[in-house]
Amino acid sequence: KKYNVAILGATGAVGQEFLNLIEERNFPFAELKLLASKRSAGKKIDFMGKEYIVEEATDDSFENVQIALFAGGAASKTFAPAAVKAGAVVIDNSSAFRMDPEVPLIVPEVNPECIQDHKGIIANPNCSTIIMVMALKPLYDKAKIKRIVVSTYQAVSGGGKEAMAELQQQAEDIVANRPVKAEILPGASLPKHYQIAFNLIPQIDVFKDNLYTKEEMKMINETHKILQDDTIGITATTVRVPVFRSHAESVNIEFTDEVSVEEAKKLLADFPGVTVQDNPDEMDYPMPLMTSGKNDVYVGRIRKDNSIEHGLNLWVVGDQIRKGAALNALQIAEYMVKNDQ
Ligand code: 11C
Repeated sequence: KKYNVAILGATGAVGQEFLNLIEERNFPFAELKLLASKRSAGKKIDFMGKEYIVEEATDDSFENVQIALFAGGAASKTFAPAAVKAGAVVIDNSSAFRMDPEVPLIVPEVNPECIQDHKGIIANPNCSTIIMVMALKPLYDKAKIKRIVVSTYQAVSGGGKEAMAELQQQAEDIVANRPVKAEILPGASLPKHYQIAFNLIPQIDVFKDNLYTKEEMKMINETHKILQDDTIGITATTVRVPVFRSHAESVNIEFTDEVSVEEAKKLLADFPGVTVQDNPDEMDYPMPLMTSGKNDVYVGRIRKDNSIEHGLNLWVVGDQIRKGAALNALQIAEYMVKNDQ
């Protein structure tokens, strides 16, 4: 069986990765519609030997579409109702619907059983949340988690193509001794912008009243929803680093019971979608340069937190555009296709 697929946001970083993955994973599509804002409409994209013309998304774009992959952004909220009304299942990478109790928030290796509860929309979690819960789930199944302290080192790809181009341009300008411009990060619509090249920015998204950023609160709230456990104490600090496309996270976990380093390594290695890369003797650990373009989430530096009774430290790295966005969404579609949902 083949499915008519639409990609909303086809010209952005996540949209392009949807196309790479549909080809790479041989996703069974019949018709493919590439949709974007008016600004990108008319653009030609060669895909699997055929030329596609990007169409401007409208409420009428979803007729005969069975699976709508939404790359994210404000367009999701605008077009999801029309897509659902037309009979499509929307797999949405924006934050618009994630915390809606009617909308399943899915990482297919972690909570696939929740997919069947959908009412037309399935939400793809935030990239840093996906990457963290992939490492938490196999350990959580062994011992309950009391508390998590996470600090992130997030690639500029999370800010889209424009943020990636900004890092490239700034690096070139600095090397050439030219004046440096900052117009995108930490967020294009924010009132101030800071240089990311040779710098760190401890702000991803806007600040909330509680002094956390929205990105930090996403990591907390979405992790609770995906693991279906609001009792876990979670605190997060999210930081933008001058890396192109893999997010890295230092994750400190306090368990209710003992999980040894050896047990953790085995549980993580046996979990689908996770690769353990942890050989300190050989200076072997995951790094963003090596995990970019890869599908798995990589875990290394696994060691005991000796300051508490049952604690572990992990270093978790995953490609933000792949597992953090497009791959996770396409895996949701694959699961539905396989299970006829
Ligand atoms: C970042 N995590 O790295 C963000 C990008 O809620 O899907 C994705 C935002 C989201 O900037």
